[in-house]
This record gives sequence, C-alpha cells and structure tokens, in this order.
Amino acid sequence: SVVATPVAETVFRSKLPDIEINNEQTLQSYCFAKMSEVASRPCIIDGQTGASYTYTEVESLTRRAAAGLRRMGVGKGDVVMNLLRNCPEFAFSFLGAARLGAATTTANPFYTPHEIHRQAEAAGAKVIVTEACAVEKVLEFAAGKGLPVVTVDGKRDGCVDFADLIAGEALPETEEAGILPDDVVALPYSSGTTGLPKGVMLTHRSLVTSVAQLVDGENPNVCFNKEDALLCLLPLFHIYSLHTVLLAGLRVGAAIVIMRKFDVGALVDLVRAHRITIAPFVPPIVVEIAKSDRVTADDLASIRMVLSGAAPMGKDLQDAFMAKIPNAVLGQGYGMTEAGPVLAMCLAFAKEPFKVKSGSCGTVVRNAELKVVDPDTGASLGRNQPGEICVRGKQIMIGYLNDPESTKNTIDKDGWLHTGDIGLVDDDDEIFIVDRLKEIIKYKGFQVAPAELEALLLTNPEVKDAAVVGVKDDLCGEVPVAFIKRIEGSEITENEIKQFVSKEVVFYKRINKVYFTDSIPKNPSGKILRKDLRARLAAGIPT
Ligand code: 4UW
Repeated sequence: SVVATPVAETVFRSKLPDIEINNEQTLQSYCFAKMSEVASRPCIIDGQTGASYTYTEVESLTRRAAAGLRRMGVGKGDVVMNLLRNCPEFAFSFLGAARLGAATTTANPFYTPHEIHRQAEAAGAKVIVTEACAVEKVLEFAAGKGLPVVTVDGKRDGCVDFADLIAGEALPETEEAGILPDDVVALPYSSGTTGLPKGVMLTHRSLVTSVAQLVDGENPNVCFNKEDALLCLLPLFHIYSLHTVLLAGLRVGAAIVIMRKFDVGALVDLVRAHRITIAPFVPPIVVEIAKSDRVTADDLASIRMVLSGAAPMGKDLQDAFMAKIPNAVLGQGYGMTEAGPVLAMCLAFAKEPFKVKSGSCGTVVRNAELKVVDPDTGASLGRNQPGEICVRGKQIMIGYLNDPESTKNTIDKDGWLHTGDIGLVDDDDEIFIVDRLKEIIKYKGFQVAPAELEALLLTNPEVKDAAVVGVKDDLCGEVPVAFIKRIEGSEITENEIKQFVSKEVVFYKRINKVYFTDSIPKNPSGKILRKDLRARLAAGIPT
C-alpha cells in the first residue's frame, strides 16, 4: 500500500503584518467603539431627503429599534427580514436586531413574491421590515404566518409604522448581555458553489474580524477615516455594501451617504453636495461613469478612493476609469458572501500604499490564509499557477443554515473555504481571477443561481429538461441563457419560455436567450455538464 507523505502547502499571506483583533465583542460594540471621538459627527445621511443623523443619534436609534423589535417578540436566535432599498432604517433595524442577539436576513425588495416567501420561510423570519414598493408582496404571506410587517415609509393598514417601532424607550446596554461571538448576526442568501440559494451564517466574530482586517491597525489595508464621506449606492441587502460601506464606515466614524437608486446625474449631485471621498462601486457602474460625457473629472474631484468588486474588472476598464479621475486610487476587492466576505483587497488603499497592478483583485487580507489548489487533485499550487482559491480565517461563515451537507462541501475538515473561483497569485502576491469553477452567474454583481432557474423551468409542463448557463455580456458582465428540451409534440416558443420565467423572478434572473435542444449533456450521476454547454455556445452550435 502507498503511504501518503504530507506535502508542504503554499500558503499566501498579506504583505501587512497580522494585527490584534478583539473578536470576542459584539458587532455593535465594535462598530461604535470610537463613539466618544465622533459622537456629534454625521453618521448616516439620507441622500434623497437630506436627513442627517449623528453618531449619537444613530446609536440611540439602533437601541430604540432593538426595544421596538423586542416588543414585537424578537429575541436571541430569531431572524428579522430586511426587505429594503437603501435607507437609514436599514441600519437601525439591522443593528437593533443585533442588540437582541437576533440575525437579519436581507433580500432584494424587487424580488417576486415567490422569491421573497421562499427566503422568509427558509430563514424562519419573525418580522419583515419593508417599504411601500414591496409591501404588497408580503402582506398575504405574512398574515398567513402571523408575522408582523413593519414599513419604513409611512403608515399602512395592517402594518407597524417604523416611526412607532422606534418611538419608545431605548434598549439599555445591560440588556444586551448574553450575546456570544459565535451568534449569527447576518444571514444573507447565496448559492455558493452549487445549487439553490442558502442562508449564510455570519457571526459577530466573522464580521468583526472581516471589518478589522480591512480598516483596523496602524497601517490599515483600506485607509478609511472619520473625515471621509462614503457613498452608499450599492444595495445594503448585498454583503459588499453591508460590510464594506455600512459596517466599515461606522467603525471608522465616517459619514455614510445613502443613495437609493443609481443614476449618473444624481450621483454627481450627491458627490458634490456631500464632498464624497470614498466610492464603492461594481464594474457596470465603473463602465457607465467611464463612458459618460455627463461626468467630468471636476464632478468627481472630491473622491480619493474608488473600490470595485463583486465581478471582474479588466485592465482596460480600470485604465479608462483612472484616466477619468486621475486624483483617485482605483482598486479592487475580492469578496464572497461565505468568506465573511472579503478575501483580498487592493493594497494601494493602505495607509502606506503599495504599488499594484491594474486588473488585480487585491492581496489576501491580513490575519487570514489563502491557498490555490488543483481542482482535480486538491494539491496545493505555487505562484502563477491557476487553481481553485481557498481561504481560511476567523472571518469566514460558520456554515449554511440548516444545511450541513452543503457546508461540508464548502468548508473542508481543515477549515479551508473553497470558493469555486479559479485564480492565481503572482510574484507580488497579487491575485488574478481567471475563471470560475462554480455554476453561479453574475449579472452586474448580482447572483443568479442556474439551479434555481432550472428547477423553475422544469415546473413548466412542456419542458422535459432544462439547463442554464451564463454567457458574457458587455453591459451586465454575464446573462443567463437556457437550453430546453421540450416534451414530445410541444411547440412552446422562446418567448413563452422567457415570459414563464419572468413572472417568477427578479429582473436580473430573466432568461436572455433560449436554445432548444434534443439533449442536455449530463454525467452518469445526472449532473449537468455546463462546460459542454458553454463549449457548444463557443462553437456556435448551441443545439
Ligand atoms: N473579481 C472577479 C472580483 C470579484 C469577483 C467577487 O455575491 P457574492 O457572494 O459576494 C461578492 C462580494 C464582494 C465584495 C464584498 C466586500 C468587498 O469589500 C468587496 O470589494 C470591494 C467585494 O461578490 O459573489 C462572490 C463571487 O463573486 C465573484 C467571485 O466569483 C466570487 O466568488 N467576485 N469579487 N473582484 N470576481
């Protein structure tokens, strides 16, 4: 028999030294730790209404939200669903729930009723906090389950007004006792490397660690400070904005300027009005600004740092954008909901910046380990060799909610989280993502799970079999396309298939193109061979 000799692994680390991180405290005490320095400074500014809340006010509002949620029956271990576009109440509710030892599950308010109900049900939501544009989609479901619904934008029959929720006394700090570092505080949904969306359990410890890895220390990897104004344009229901804008912004004592909806003109107005210094973006927004004649270097002059992430940004785009705002540093972060979320971050954002390459998505964050493995053998690979990126550290999720099987397939027995991304680490410790092993499709940074669309397509009586893959798209990054095998005699059309899907899913999950086929390639255990389908598309013979 062969005795395996342990093989040395190549583990990549940050170029910055590890720091002391106190991740035994709650997320809320961590975020408000510098309170005395920033008490009367602006904390959250509603870009739409101009309403501005100081740090003292925000801290107090989160305590009042906690007390209000407790009156509605929320307690330790419970889940609150935030179904909101960006608004100050998102933060009050999220941190209010945290003070009770409860977790917040976040969802897109433009989801269809079907998508919302599935997540609310799976997460075991006790209360739904929402707004006028989404409330109709939850009322019946909530009534059936006996769940209270809170609205943040005015009174409504059958709902609790957020203004009333926060009208009472604030929850005293002494009543926060009992929250443990390993209690879940955020429960975003992600499909990870395969299958349907799952609840990602991020604890106080994970989020404190992850935020600290970015903004703490003598020489922070991302140098935000209390003089900064952060643009909160990306949706807070996605982990990127929740973590890197809201939580990191609070931690450093910056002003967080909330924008509900993207529009180039409105963006320029907000940047000028609030002298925005930090702009976290996704590649499609970078594209739009780079191309727009309406935006001049002057308009963006106050911005000193532009972050991009959630989808790939190539060197060309990065260079084109930098030409537009020559005084800002533009760099990328690499995140994944399950990873807590940040794996890697551009070191040009550090207080003592490093020189970095355009197109790189950063260097692994400090207090963490990263390795690249051969996807077939699992063997650890050295520099410049592409393989699956794995990460380890206190920041990663503790697992998927009620899904030990998927958890085990994502975090191995040695604690490495497998990302499903193919990338390499170069001679300067910079990471480049070159491909994706996992199924996920990313439309403008939003997740689209092929398995979810396939399951939906199979509920159509005329569909015998279905497979969904992503194809590259200039505007959106990727869009989903479907391969459909019809039942015998069916003449269902491409448009009918598209409409069937559109009724059930949020806009970015809509099927862009349908290819009818006689066979969906599968391996012997029935797993769809997406690579073969992508090869068919590339060869121009999709059927
Ligand atoms: N380049 C190429 C990138 C990149 C990328 C992500 O929706 P999720 O689960 O999560 C995210 C989180 C992104 C994020 C969080 C916090 C942060 O500071 C930051 O940087 C500024 C980014 O996207 O999708 C995870 C998947 O998205 C892809 C990759 O496939 C990853 O596994 N992805 N960032 N820079 N691809």
